[in-house]
Order: sequence, then C-alpha cells, then structure tokens
Amino acid sequence: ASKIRESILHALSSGEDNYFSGQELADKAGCSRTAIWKHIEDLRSSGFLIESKRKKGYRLLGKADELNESNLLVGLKTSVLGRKIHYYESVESTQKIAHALAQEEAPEGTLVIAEEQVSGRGRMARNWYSPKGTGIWMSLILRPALPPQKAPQFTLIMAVAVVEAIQKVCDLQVDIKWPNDLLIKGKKITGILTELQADSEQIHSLIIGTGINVNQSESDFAEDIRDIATSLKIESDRTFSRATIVQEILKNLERYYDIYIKEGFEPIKEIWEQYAVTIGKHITARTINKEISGYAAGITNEGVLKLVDETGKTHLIYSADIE
Ligand code: BT5
Repeated sequence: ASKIRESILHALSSGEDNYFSGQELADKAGCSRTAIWKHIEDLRSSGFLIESKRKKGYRLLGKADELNESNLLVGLKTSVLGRKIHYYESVESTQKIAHALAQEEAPEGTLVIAEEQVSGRGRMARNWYSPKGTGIWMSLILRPALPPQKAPQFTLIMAVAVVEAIQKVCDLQVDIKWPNDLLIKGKKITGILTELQADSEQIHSLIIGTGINVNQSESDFAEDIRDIATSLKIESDRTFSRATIVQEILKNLERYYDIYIKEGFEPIKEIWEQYAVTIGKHITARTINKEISGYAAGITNEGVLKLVDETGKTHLIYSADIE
C-alpha cells in the first residue's frame, strides 16, 4: 500500500503544474482506479493538498508541514538515513522509543520523530522543551562498527550536518559550542544528545537525538529559557518547512558519515573547527565533579576538548558545560 502512495506522490510531484488522471496514476502504480482514489483520500487526510478537477485529474498543491512519513520521504535524497521512519503525534521522548527500537534490531538509519515530546530530555536528565508542531524532535539510530569511545564524535558530526542544513535552507549562520549546543547570536537553537548501547568493545547502536527550535515565537518559550533560547523564525522572521530541514540534515549526515567511515574523523574535525566558537577562548568547563578554567586549545581526534590551565597543564574534557 505504501508503494502505491509513493508512486502517486512521485508522479504528482514530478509534473510541476500538470494534472494526472486517475487512470494514468493507476497505470503508473499498477493498481485500480478505485485504489488510487482511496489513496488520494488517505494522502489528503495526512496533510497533502491535492486538487481534483473534472476531466483533468489530480494535481498536488502542496503539503502541510507535518513530519509524517510521506512528507519526509518525498524528496529525501539519502539511501540509508531516514529510510525507515517512526512518526508520532506525541511521545514522552523520541530517545526512549529509539532505544527500544534499537534493541529490537531496527535497521541503521531508522528515524524516530514526533510533533511533541512531553518529557524530552537533555544531558544529565535535564529537561528539553519540545512544544507541539513548532520544532524538530528526532532520534536517529546508527550502527557503526566502532568502539564506544568514538561515540562523542557523532555529536560533532551531527552538529556539522545541522549547521550546514540551517545555512542552506534558512540562510542563517549557526555557531557550535562544544560539545552539543548550536547557537545563533549566542542563543541556543539546537541541542544534541548522543546515547549508546554498547559493550566494552563495540557499539551496538548509537541513538543521536536532535532538538531544533524552528517556528516558535518568543512567547512559545517557557520563561526559564526565554533569554537563552531562540528559533529559526525569531532569527529570520520567516516560517520554515520542518520536513525540508530534516531532509537536508539527513542528506548532510549521510555524506559525512560516509567520509567518516572511509577517512576517519580528521576531515570532519576540520570543518567542525570552522563553526566552533568555543575554541581559542578562555573558558570555564564544569564537569560532574569539578570546574576547570583555561584556554580551549582545540579538540582531539576523538572529539575531546583540550583545555590548558594557567600552569600550562593540558586537561582532556570528555563532557562538560562551558562558560
Ligand atoms: C541538550 O542537552 O541540549 C540535548 C537536547 C536533546 C533534545 C533531543 S529532542 C529529540 C531527542 N529526544 C529527547 O528526549 N532528547 C533529544 P543539554 O546540553 O543538557 O541542555 C539542556 C538545557 O537546554 C536545559 O537545561 C535548558 O536550559 C535548555 N533548553 C531546554 N529546552 C530548550 C529548547 N527547546 N531550546 C533551547 N534550549 C533549551
């Protein structure tokens, strides 16, 4: 059934402004006209605006900005990432669902995405606000054959993929704050949370959670983050198609993931450093058990932050909040 749906959408979105008769669509999809009619109704109820005109046929006028499977698959230019999609109206956390799916052998590239999260989470059990229909709340499952120490690199790879997607789709400049924040003019636009299922030798699955504020207005933000958070809409005064942004991220990530597997972290690290604002500055890193101030000299090939304190000693920081 989803094959027919895809065939219809493919035809309708290929023809620019053309109409397609029920018979033409049926021939393409290899089904009956009645089946086409039913699927058109289905597509309409999942947000596609499809016009039907007597004697002419069907024409695609557009789609509502829902992040459902059809909207994400039409125009998706990847071969693995996002090819399997689990879409929800409302969830506790997409991370939680992705963890369960990963355990059930979900294939690499499986994407869990929701309109709303009622208990979205950040690092160390912090809260991640995920109001309905305004942002991108998604978790992606990857299965690289790598030792668990490599997991933090994926936060950085995803960061680069998101920065470049926002640049391309929204024409906005985004900075990376190590390890997992993306900022526009100092305010948080995106948070990334990479979790893993692994044994001591090997990663079984990586679950990369990404939260992006897209179409929120200032009043949509809870008071405690209003001063530190922003959205793409606030920064540009435009409303964006979330599906287009997701597609661009997946495309970028697939490309960088390929490069990473073939050539290692080095080439990505170079690109990451161009966007990073943390590096080359005097900062304070707060880890779970201590606070260290010093000069952020760069990141290692592992993605670990190198901090040089006033005595000249270099500290390797694996995870921290930076100020
Ligand atoms: C993060 O944690 O930045 C990682 C956020 C990951 C969220 C995604 S959404 C899809 C997936 N499913 C989940 O449940 N999570 C992932 P951290 O660095 O710990 O930052 C958390 C802090 O960011 C909070 O304590 C707030 O100060 C702030 N914050 C919360 N919600 C925000 C939002 N919508 N926009 C900007 N800042 C926010």
